[in-house]
Amino acid sequence: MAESTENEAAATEFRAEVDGILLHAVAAEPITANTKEIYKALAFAARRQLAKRWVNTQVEDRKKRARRVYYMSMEFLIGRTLDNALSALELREKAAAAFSNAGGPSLTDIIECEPDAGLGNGGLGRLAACFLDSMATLELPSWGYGMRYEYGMFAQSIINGGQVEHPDSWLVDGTVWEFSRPGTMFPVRFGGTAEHHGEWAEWNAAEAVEARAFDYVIPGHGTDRVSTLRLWKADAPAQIDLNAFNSGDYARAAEFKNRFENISWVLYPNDSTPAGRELRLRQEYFFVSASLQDIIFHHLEEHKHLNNLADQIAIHLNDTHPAIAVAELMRLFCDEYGMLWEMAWSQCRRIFSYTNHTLMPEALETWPVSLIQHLLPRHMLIIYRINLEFLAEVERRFPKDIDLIRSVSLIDEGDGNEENKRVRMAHLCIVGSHRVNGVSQLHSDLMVRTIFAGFAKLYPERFHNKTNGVTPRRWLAQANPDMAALLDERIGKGWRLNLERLQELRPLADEPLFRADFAAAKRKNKRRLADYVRRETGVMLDPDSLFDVQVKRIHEYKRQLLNVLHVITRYNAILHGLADDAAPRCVIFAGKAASSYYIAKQIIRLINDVASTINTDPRVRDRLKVVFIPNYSVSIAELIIPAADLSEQISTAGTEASGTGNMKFALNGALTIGTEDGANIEIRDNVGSDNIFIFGNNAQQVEIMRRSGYDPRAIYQGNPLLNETLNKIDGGFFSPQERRRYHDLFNTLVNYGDHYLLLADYTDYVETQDRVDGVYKVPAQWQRKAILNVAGMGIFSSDRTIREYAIDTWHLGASLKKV
Ligand code: 26Q
Repeated sequence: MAESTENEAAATEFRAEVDGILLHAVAAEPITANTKEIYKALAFAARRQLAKRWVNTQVEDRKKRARRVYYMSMEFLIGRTLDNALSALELREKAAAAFSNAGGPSLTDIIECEPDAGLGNGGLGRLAACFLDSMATLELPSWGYGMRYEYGMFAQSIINGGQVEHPDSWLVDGTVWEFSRPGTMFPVRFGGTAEHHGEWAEWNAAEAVEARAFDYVIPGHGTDRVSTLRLWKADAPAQIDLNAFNSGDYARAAEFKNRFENISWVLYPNDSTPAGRELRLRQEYFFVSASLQDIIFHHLEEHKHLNNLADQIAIHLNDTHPAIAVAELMRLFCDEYGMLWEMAWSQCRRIFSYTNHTLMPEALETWPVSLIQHLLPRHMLIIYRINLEFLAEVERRFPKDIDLIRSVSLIDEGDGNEENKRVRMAHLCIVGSHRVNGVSQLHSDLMVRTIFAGFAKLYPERFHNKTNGVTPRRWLAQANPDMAALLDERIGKGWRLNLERLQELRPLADEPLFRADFAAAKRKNKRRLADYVRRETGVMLDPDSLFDVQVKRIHEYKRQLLNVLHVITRYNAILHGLADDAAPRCVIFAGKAASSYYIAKQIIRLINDVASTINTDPRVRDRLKVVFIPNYSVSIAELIIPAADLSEQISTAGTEASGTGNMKFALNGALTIGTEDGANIEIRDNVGSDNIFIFGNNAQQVEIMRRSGYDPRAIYQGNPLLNETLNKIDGGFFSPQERRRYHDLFNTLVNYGDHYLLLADYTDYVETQDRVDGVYKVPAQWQRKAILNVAGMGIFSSDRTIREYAIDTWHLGASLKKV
């Protein structure tokens, strides 16, 4: 048979399989089924094969008694699953062919039916999802552990220019992708009292809640192996629940259920500014305790005792959110399994490793001693003992170094008042781990020079760098199919599993034909985004203009406001007739603000007010457009990023630990305008300084400026362009109905010290943006640089990151797939 007829036959057979599922599992008639029903049937077809892969992987690992790694994270920002599952199962082409009849929905239509699993805030949660993909692809025996939130990251709409939040009830219609494990349940206890009896302590808890497991199969690419993401849901203890119910007291039964089940209801929509609420601590302990009980249960099945646990498992802590695991594992070892403290402690330190994701002091997680005492009294005793022994060691090695002791203690004594004492969760992680890492070279260096300097003095060998990465399957192959096809044609398909192969593009950057194909793929992505933006916001974007994009959480340190200052400056130049040689631009924003973050919400509102002013000013026409795309999410990122020409990575140097959006953009052929911050520095080193626009003060200069007193007001008064721009904001030019609307925003910059140094970087930023125009106006030059960006991004694959973790941190080098 010729290849094409063979493919057609396969597609027809596959369609018949899906139609069968429609009939038998979805209860829908194949001819009249709607797109959602077809989505469900297609997803079921993939699910069946994933289930088989899951079972095979578990059997293999059990037989080998494999050493395993467990990645603990409060967040997994998975996004959609169908497209990725079809690719991993090598069903994608067949499925596309099976749904190519005129009249019926296309595979793309079907894929777009799926709601995102938005179980995370931003970078940290998405990193965890990329890591799961790489761990499965590299064939590591690996599990993710987290929370099955009933409501994920809130949905955002923009009303009168401002952010409005709506609950994200992603589970209302159920999800095809989870496997409920009714047999896997563990009690998690809270409150009560704890007392020492010599070595051993007794905890009389006040209440218990049940943790129930739900598994999500994470397929590897180019392998039949899979990983498991196990998420916990809180259930009220069945027995007591039933008693209230039986006595007819439904109100009490419901209240009782809520008291327990609220633990897994909702993701805390904060990033980088921890909310010190009791429910959050309950969440952290809940999923950590269930996960550790599960890990121990499986280990005992295979090994019958716990003395070799540290030889058999590694547990990674994704930031401090699961930090209480250190105390909980000690409790399980000592109280539940009668292990001696010294043996337990030495295993603990061999088992745990910890990644820090932020340097900003206000973002470091601490909990009041009184709250831990109240909720987890036994754990407070354990933390005190760990601290006592740790500080004794410090005293032995550095006698009378009071400053050192104070700086590394697990307890922040505050003003000395008992009720102001707090537990520093990062310190608990460092003391309880054998490895600590930052997420970019700069961040790791600053970490040991600033927030953890005391620990670096004590344990210099413990600190390392693991620069973040992103999965090329989702962020290039799936999000950018046209570019992926072009790469396949010119350098083969190997880049999916070995991203360094992108280097082979380098010589093609000088080939006019390749440049034209590359530009055509980019233009198609821009057209696709422009269509979406028109449908969602009514704003018309011209795909031939420069797409200048900043999408990420809205935060002062990320400086979306600096971007706005440039936009207004450019607008002023147009009005003054001084922008005749500027390239037409569309400035695109998206991102969510934490619901309680007033300044961040004001920034969103300002972007929208500036957008409506500029987009309706007839003097501007197509030279400048501004748009805020609502409800940024993983799936919207997959649409926006491939369409970008310019990637805005403009955080104050020293504040963005790494960034991963920066990598996704460059991988998709955008040029970066950015500061010397986080991974931007390593991106520059890999794509070449000529192919990136770096501006502004570096981390060292920022440090000096902040220390020696910096005067933003003087800059405001001395710079006419900036002066005009800020006066327009403050004077109500963009909010004529409410002239003082942005006075607070103005004040943070001009009168309250401009903590993130926007005004210090303003002039260099605006001048650098003018250089961007100059390059964009010479398409061959721009395309060449864009291609060289893609070619240099090989090292930013999360496969590389995970390989480094496996070898250096988890002692799992021997399990890695051989290449
Ligand atoms: C903590 C306690 C209570 C409530 C919320 C939180 C909380 C939640 C999320 C604190 C921080 C976060 C998220 C942090 C985050 O996303 N950090 C980003 O991590 C990325 C992956 O390493 C980096 O690339 C980014 O630079 C970093 O900002």
